[in-house]
Amino acid sequence: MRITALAGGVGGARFLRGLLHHLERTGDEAAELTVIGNTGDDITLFGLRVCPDLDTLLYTLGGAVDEGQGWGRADESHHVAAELAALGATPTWFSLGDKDFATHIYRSQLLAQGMPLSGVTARLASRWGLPDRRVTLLPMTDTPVETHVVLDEGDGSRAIHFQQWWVRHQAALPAERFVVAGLDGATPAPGVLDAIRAADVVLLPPSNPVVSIGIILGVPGVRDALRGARAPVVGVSPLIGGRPVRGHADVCLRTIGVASTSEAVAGLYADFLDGWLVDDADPMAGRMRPVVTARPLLMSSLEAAADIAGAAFDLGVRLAAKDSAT
Ligand code: FO1
Repeated sequence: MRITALAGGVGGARFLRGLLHHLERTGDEAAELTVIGNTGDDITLFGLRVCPDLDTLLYTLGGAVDEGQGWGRADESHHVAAELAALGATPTWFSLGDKDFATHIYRSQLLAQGMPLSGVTARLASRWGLPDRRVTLLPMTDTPVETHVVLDEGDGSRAIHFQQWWVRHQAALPAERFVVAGLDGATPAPGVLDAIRAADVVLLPPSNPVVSIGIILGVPGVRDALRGARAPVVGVSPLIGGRPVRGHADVCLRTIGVASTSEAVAGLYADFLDGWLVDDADPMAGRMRPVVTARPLLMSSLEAAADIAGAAFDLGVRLAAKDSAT
């Protein structure tokens, strides 16, 4: 059974950790998971290339993430960051721990030697034991891309890096739109389109539909591959009661003029979505196109995440069986 997932940062990583736990507890050892990770959040800091969503997926699936933050390493220290601040190095608003720095240093060394990001990511994934669990992590593209936020200051002339908007300003600065530098010329990383085409089930975790899943969908070729996929595509709403559990998905949706409802988010995926999980109280419960499953969606524990991921996976398997029966 080949599963392919498109994922962003914290929510996507927790969902996929739950999926792996579900597969292990149901004895489904033969399943293989390919994760296509968002790289629009990537940023260069102190001359180092930082890939927040890829690292959050690596640390979370590798069992090393700071559980409280959902990103960065557990048991972390910040001596390098403190010394950089003492030196007057900027920025200081993006917290990088000492062990996290090693990831960025090694990634930057390999990139500088000409290794594509997909090769670097495979090297980092092996450090976290992902191949042993039949998990492959692919960046959505090897082309350097960055999401920037055009601020709504009347003349639409100022844009800042997504991380500056998200972390430093906590998405509080009114945004006019998101632009992804480099995306139009980007090509899917090796294996990305194959992973979608060869999948038995494609899953969309409850990642940010605008700046995570939406960015991956913007890589030329990805959306067409999903439309043409033989596998059913099952997504999980990132909203409970119209609100994201964490992060600023509602602000991002408002920025692109989309309502913060599961229905509106499903509408963003309408041309390829076959199944959709919504929260128990969601008005979409009972819909048949996409096929909707209503259930609790709060990933309050590993077991809860496994239940949610299992429900999404099971819906995908049911839809696949129905397809092959027709
Ligand atoms: N998020 C924050 O809110 N504050 C930070 O200082 C911060 C640092 C950071 C460092 C490495 C990393 O991989 C992620 C980090 N994040 C931080 C999270 C990051 O901004 C988000 O996870 C994604 O970029 C948005 O999904």
